[in-house]
Amino acid sequence: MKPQDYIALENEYGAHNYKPLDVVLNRGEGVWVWDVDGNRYMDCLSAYSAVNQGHCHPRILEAMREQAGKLTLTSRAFRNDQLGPFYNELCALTNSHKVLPMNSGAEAVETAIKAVRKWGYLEKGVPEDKAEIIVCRDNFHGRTISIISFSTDPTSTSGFGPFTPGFKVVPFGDADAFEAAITENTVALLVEPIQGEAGVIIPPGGYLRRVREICDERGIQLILDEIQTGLGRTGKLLAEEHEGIEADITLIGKALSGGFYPVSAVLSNTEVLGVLRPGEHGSTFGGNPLACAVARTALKVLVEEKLVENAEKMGERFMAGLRSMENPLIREVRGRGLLIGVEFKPEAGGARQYCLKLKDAGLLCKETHDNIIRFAPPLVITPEQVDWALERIVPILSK
Ligand code: IF1
Repeated sequence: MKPQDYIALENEYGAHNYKPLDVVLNRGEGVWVWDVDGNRYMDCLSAYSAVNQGHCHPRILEAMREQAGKLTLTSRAFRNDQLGPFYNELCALTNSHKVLPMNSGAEAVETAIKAVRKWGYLEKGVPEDKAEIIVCRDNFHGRTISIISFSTDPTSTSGFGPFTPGFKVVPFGDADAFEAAITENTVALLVEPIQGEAGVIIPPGGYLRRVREICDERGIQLILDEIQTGLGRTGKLLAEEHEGIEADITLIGKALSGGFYPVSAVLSNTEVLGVLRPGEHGSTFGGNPLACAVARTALKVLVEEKLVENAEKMGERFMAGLRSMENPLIREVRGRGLLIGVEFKPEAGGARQYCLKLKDAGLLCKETHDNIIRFAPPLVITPEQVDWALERIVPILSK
């Protein structure tokens, strides 16, 4: 079959809830992916930071193969030999006290919402059904009804009502606005340390430190959604480290499995996850032995191959190259580690045109919100590969 044959099948039988580039991939290795015609591309999206370890990492593949031949799923009605070691290794790595494993990022977000509400009722004395969670404008935390209930993006919300109550929206990066929105029923602030989908929006220095202080002063749980920014993407294991703070609850997913399997987790202090009792929450696949075995190796690869440090170094190299461009239509180059955004002025005519040209030059990336291109290659990228990318990006984005 030719690419257009695959595309025709997708168009004929698939819901049109995406508008992908017309590139039909069938192989991935490291930073590279190949299409069905054998053309090679550098993946500068990393499946939205799910393949930080690079495509089809051999060690994670081996772990998956071995576990898949032994035991894949038991349900949590029984125990398995991967869950405890996974909990132990994950808590040690992230300095956490408790873990609740789920599958998708959205499920981790929903889990945190349920747990922190319950904590509010049982521990903080908030009246039943009155818990309030503060979120930030331009947030992206997933696609479920409760999560889009606090989205400010009409594309994510229109036509999907009625929505879940109990959320307040404040501007991102404004600690005073957050403090002003607090009531005696506020149980948590849910926020991304850097807003990925909004266009790699980095908050003012000190913002996360200040909201951490306010949460401590007012007895509010700080939930950091690190599903996209976590696990090395920003040049730190968790993006919160850029501000030297620790969340009360940290959400991770995506690269937790290196892109092999849906694995997410809620990392928490004992106070919040400790309120959950048997039978109150779970999922069929949550914490299954295959997921745990894959995640354990994905984390080992992250640490042993020093991918966090590499993300910091290669991010500096990548951004320096992008900042060398002198195109008056570029408004800003910003980022942390290998989470990088190039924002164009509206008069440039939108970012997608550049993504299409970059695809023809052998580099896959994605625009977000019309005028921003996100560059987020796998963290295994080498200096030579960064230079290879810049040799293609700079000429195309410079005019
Ligand atoms: C799509 C966006 C990114 C996330 C953060 C939770 C989740 C995500 C910070 C939910 C997921 C994915 C979803 C995917 C595309 C991608 C995305 F464009 F949608 F917004 F990365 F920016 N928190 N982000 O980034 O995790 O349930 O997807 O496992 O919906 O097309 P999930």
